[in-house]
Amino acid sequence: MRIVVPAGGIGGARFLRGLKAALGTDAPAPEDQTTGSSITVIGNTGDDITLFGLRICPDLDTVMYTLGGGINEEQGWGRTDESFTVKEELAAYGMQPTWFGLGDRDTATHIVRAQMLAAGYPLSAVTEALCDRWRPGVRLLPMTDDQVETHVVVDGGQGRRAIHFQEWWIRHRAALPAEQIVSVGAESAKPAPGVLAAIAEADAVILPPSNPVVSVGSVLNVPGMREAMADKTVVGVSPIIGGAPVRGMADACLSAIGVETSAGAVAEHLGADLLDGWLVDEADAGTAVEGIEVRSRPLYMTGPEETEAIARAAVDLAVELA
Ligand code: GDP
Ligand code: FO1
Ligand code: CA
Repeated sequence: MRIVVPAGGIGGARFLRGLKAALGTDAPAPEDQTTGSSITVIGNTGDDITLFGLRICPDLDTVMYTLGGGINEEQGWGRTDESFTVKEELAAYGMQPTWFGLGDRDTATHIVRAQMLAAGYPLSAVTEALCDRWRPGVRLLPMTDDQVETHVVVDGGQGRRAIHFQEWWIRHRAALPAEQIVSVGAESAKPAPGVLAAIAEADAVILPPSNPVVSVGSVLNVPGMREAMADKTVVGVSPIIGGAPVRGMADACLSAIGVETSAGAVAEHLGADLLDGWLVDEADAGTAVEGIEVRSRPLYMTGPEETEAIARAAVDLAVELA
């Protein structure tokens, strides 16, 4: 089977580990696999930010490190065995911002990326080069080579202003009420090379339990993306269980766009034109959305077996609805 997965960071990456196990594609690189199945990940780049002259791509890196064995497992982002000497030295120079956890090992990745971008390589080529080291076992494509950044309009005492998503998410823990979430640059962005072809050739598109607004939503905001996916069998895994996110602050993102934090409301927001099937947790059994086949099963990714079973259920539902 050929599966396409538009993914954010932590939730997306953990689901992808289960999907690789379910499809038997857990070899280090796509070319090492003998199962005939393949996974193409369309990574969210809306979280990307330039700090200290370095382009940082949290979701691409989280997928790459998680599938390549370099992730800090407890934290879910950043490198294992990390130190923060560079961050401390930058702070000693009075460099801003100080709220971003720039790790030393992680910084090497950003330096490689900055150097290649400065030499004129597009982000897709940079990502491929980084994956030569990490061999995540999936084809990891950025959603676009163009710069698209999620900004959040807040009104926090100093008047109404737009701040970068990372500042809102990390510095303010999404606690500053968001009036609007904007994908700056999305209108003129093009899907990265290979993205539309991968979707066209796919047997199914599976939406992992990623943030529906700033991860999956930002991938879908790239012109042409949503239409291309809607032509396929699309099955999603709800990131919302029992009316709350499993981790992170997706509820703050949903409120900002006027969508209730519930498994059903998220499916309705993604839309019946896009979604064919939707997996919800047992806690949300009874959820019904017009035009979408909703099934309930345990959806907590508590360990490798549980995660693989969730991925298998998503694949099975896609096969059934194809
Ligand atoms: P981020 O980029 O780090 O925010 O990660 P994602 O965009 O991939 O989104 C994480 C989303 O996954 C959050 O909204 C969580 O609620 C959801 N999530 C995390 N763990 C689980 C889990 O075990 N089960 C389900 N169903 N959702 C989860
Ligand atoms: N998340 C934090 O909560 N604090 C940090 O300091 C932080 C730094 C960071 C550095 C590199 C990276 O790839 C991810 C990082 N994240 C950090 C995670 C990231 O901000 C978010 O989880 C996602 O972008 C939200 O989707
Ligand atoms: Ca993200």
